[in-house]
Amino acid sequence: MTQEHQARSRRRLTATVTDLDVAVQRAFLVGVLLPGMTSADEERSLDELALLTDTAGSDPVDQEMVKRDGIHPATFIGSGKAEDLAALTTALDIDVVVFDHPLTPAQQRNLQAIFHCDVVDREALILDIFAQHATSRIGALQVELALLRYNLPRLRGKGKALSQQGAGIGTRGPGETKLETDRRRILARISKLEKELKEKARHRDTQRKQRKRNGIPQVSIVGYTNAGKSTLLNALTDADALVEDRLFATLDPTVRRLELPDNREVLLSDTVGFVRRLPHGLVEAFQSTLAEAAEADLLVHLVDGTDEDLPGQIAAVREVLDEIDAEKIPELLVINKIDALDNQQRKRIANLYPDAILVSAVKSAGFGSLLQAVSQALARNTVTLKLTVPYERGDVVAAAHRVGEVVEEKHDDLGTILDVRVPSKSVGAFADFVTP
Ligand SMILES: Nc1nc2c(ncn2[C@@H]2O[C@H](COP(=O)(O)OP(=O)(O)OP(=O)(O)O)[C@@H](O)[C@H]2O)c(=O)[nH]1
Ligand SMILES: [Mg+2]
Repeated sequence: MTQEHQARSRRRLTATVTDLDVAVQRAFLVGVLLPGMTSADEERSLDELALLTDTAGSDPVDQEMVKRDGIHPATFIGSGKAEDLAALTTALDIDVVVFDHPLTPAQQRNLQAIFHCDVVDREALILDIFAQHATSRIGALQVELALLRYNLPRLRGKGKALSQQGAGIGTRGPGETKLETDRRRILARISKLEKELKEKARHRDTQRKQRKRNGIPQVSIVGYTNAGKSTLLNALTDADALVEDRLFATLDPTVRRLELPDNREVLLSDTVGFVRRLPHGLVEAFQSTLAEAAEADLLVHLVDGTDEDLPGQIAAVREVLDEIDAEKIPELLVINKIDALDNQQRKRIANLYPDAILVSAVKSAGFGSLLQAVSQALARNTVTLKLTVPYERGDVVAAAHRVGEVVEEKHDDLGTILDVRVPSKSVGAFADFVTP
């Protein structure tokens, strides 16, 4: 029994002990191997789906990888195969079948009719986890929006259940009317949420611009869910970001000041974690949260070194970075959890990623190299300025020390003369004092 399985059965046990009335939902997972996909990738993705199912509070009882030559438009896997599986899920007393691939609303409905139980896809599962974890107002709004957008095209099935009436050609009646009202209500709610989120995003934008004007470089920790991003932020800055051994513990970014070895200050933030096939709808709904990463000067891409598939984990994160237009931001690859690796594993990783920095966030190991690499990476975008600052502008001298590295400081009758290396983007802040 692996540690993970032990933890899982422990949790299952707790659930039965503390919550006798609520039986844990039994889930059956379906992966589909289509031409052009590698079976190793799909197996890993399916294992991850099991973890996600567990995080959502259901029990992944069993799983099957189905090999197909193409997608069946009505049932994704073909009705014959679906019926075979349905016999199995009935025997296993399954409450919900989870597909690793996105299902259209029609496929979902048709499969539900065959399985006689709930059928969901990866996106619905992740949305469910997000819904359980959203604590802040903005997080809750983002999740609600994503849920409504996901559910809107699926309303027909739900409406049918509500009105107990067939919803198809020739069946228009009270059910459809109710459906129309539901649809309109949901659309109205969606546009209200979009408006409120836009408002909040504007507020955050203003805050971010303010920080930018102050010229303080922004460093954002990004990475796979559970890689240790919040642990690293806490260890480096005394923040109290929530750390948990579960997926998607963080939905809201935390931002903290951090002083680098060269005495320069940066703002360090962590953010929502990524997974393979993070649904596009969620990325869109979480734009406001992800903006923290999209506008950083430097990304610390944190990788869980204990993951057996490091390249897959890294690729999944880069895919999301692409989607939020952050692919051009300089990235520092940092491998975490090296305390849990033996020497041989560490060597293998160091060979595979020679430029990566190896750290342990829980043991605060490797932080010296990490901070130095952050300084160096930021210094690559710096320029050296000669400034003459009148004595009454002590604030400017202080700002030069805070955002830049003061190489030389002299005093004459005009004021303080500084040679300072500053990030290129904060040159503007000192423009009035540059010595021609
Ligand atoms: N062994 C070991 N475990 C670590 C290390 N860093 C973090 N962890 C553990 O990994 C788990 C996840 O840590 P978090 O900091 O919550 O990870 P995260 O990347 O913020 O995760 P999400 O917010 O869920 O995306 C926790 O159980 C941590 O204790 C490390 O350096 N070594
Ligand atoms: Mg976190």
